[in-house]
Amino acid sequence: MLTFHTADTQLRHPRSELHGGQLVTPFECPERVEIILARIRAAALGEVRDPERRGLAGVLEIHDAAYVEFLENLWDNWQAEGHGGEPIPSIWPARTLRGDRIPDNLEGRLGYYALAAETSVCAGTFRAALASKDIALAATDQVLAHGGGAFGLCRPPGHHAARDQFGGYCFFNNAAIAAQHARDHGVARVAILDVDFHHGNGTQEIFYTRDDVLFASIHGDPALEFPYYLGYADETGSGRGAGFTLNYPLPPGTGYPRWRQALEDALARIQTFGAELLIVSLGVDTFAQDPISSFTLESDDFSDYGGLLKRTGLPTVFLLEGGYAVEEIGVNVVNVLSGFDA
Ligand code: Q9C
Ligand code: ZN
Repeated sequence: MLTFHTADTQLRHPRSELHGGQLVTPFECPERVEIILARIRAAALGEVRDPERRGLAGVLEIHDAAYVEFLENLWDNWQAEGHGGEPIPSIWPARTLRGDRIPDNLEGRLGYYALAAETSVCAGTFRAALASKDIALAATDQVLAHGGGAFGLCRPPGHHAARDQFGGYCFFNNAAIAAQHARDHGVARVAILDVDFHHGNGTQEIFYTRDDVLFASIHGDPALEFPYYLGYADETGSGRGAGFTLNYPLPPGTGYPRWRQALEDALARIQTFGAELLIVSLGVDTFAQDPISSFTLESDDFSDYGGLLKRTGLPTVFLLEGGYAVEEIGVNVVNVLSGFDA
């Protein structure tokens, strides 16, 4: 299987993540990519190619133009205000405030365009997010042209990013951009299967009222796990999109047998839907040793579900999302891809 990647993703290297009341080194770190690339080479998975660079292409089909402009200028504007640290939101249009005004003040706009506070911004974040999006588009074009599977080694991840909000380490929704790109190139029905430990709230929001992109997510119960405010089983889509969102919230401690049942159910629904392309939001934070998650999958389980995905017979684009057990992230990601290729 081909992998798409560019070193520009490593321009994202913030120094702070708000965690447990302290600023810690971010879990979503550049080393994740290095370890995955090393494993791809050790396992001889296949060639690693640079994506074509496309500027903003694909972004404005999914994201709000003012949001994109805000992100593009955030670091420079923050520096101009003379702050010592990295931008971290500290106030939002929360439930008792107005959500229909966009303030002029930078801190006010930061909260408006953020959905969480753990995701700091650094100088290279915008360029890395564009590179990550280009990786997703290149992997999608590969699969559209040749079928089979391709891996987009994206970073930063994307599935928490909504139309006009960043958070959960995500800025542009790579899977949503890839799905829209496929729709614009004649694919009638696209399925996005989100196997990251966390609910893909951004992807769900983007496609919630649409019947041409089915979204299915298997994740930690949001009553107990980030992002807390979306991802419950009763969210099934609305309007034309009614029935085209599927959520499988699972309890802490969920192991592979139960997780696999949810996957088999989701894959059956994807087949019934008549998907012509499968996009997998591939987070491996379902791993037992993941430091911020609570499922108990083991490395061999990733190989097994790679094989299940292959059995759909669908052209499949894998896009990296989460996974924070850095030592084992390469083995776990490549196990899925090798399981698919086997
Ligand atoms: N303070 C992805 O997996 N919560 N994002 C952090 C530690 C945010 C995860 C909890 C988790 C975001 C792409
Ligand atoms: Zn995750």
